[in-house]
Amino acid sequence: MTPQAATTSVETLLAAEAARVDEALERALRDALARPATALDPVVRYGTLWGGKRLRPVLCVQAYRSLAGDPPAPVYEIAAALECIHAYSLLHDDLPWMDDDDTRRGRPSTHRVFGTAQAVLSGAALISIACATATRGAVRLGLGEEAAADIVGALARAAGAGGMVGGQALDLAGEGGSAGYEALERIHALKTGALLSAAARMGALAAGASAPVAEAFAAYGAHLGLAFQVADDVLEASSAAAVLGKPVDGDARLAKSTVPGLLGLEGARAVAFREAGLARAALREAGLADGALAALADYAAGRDR
Ligand code: GRG
Repeated sequence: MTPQAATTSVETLLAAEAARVDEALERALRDALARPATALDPVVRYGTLWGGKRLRPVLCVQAYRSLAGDPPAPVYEIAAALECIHAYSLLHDDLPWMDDDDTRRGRPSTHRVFGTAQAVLSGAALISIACATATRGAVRLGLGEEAAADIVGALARAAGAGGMVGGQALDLAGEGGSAGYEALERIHALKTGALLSAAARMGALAAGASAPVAEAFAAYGAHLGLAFQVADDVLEASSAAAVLGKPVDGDARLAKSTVPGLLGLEGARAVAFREAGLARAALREAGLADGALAALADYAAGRDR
């Protein structure tokens, strides 16, 4: 398959799954938001439902599908929980005391529309919505208490201080500094890779995977996560805000060390594709190769938005 054809089929997969993920997201928000509605409702909805590729939920449902066939509704609840954590991270990442970005997904970022206090509260609300939704989905799958705890635990660990939030803390500490490649790889693995890895692991666990199989999916997701973040840095260094729907001057403005800054654009692209290859290999070597998951890894490395 040509790279163009691979991108098109991944974009078709993302678009096809987005509708089912968004249905589950809508339901999760409807169940969780207070009745009668509060001022938080439009803020949470604005920051969550509009735009975005839905890559994390799609990885989760595709991991499930590769092991157990068409995913039932509770798998989409688990997938929606991943998107809630991701949406909260974007809401908070855009705040003035984080990356201070005015646009996201082609629109003014949430705090620019609703103010910083509402954006902070909405992000916090999304964490508990994610926990409730993942727990409900995991229990509804009927796999038993231990598997349900593994699924929710994977999400909580990936989102927290040993994952995404820890990576963000390292990233902020490094602003204006000169992190070398290994330090950057660690930041990316935690800040971005942990949640993508959890997405693949959670999909596998939802399908009843054994610990070694879940581990192979987690390794796949971790390599895909590195590919994805290095591609993000390449896009920030080489694309336009109008294409990405978010500012492209953040890394330079915050004087962040980046993989393209260290290795050049071509060197960074090579790292992204090497990681995509390692992602595919993690599944292949465990006898778990799947065409759509392989294409998603290549898409993560070579994407244009
Ligand atoms: C707790 C106050 C507080 C802040 C934490 C957790 C956090 C802030 C920031 C996480 C950092 C972060 C946003 C990492 C993800 C990096 C990344 C490449 C995001 C873009 O993901 P896409 O391209 O976005 O999948 P779409 O819009 O397509 O969903």
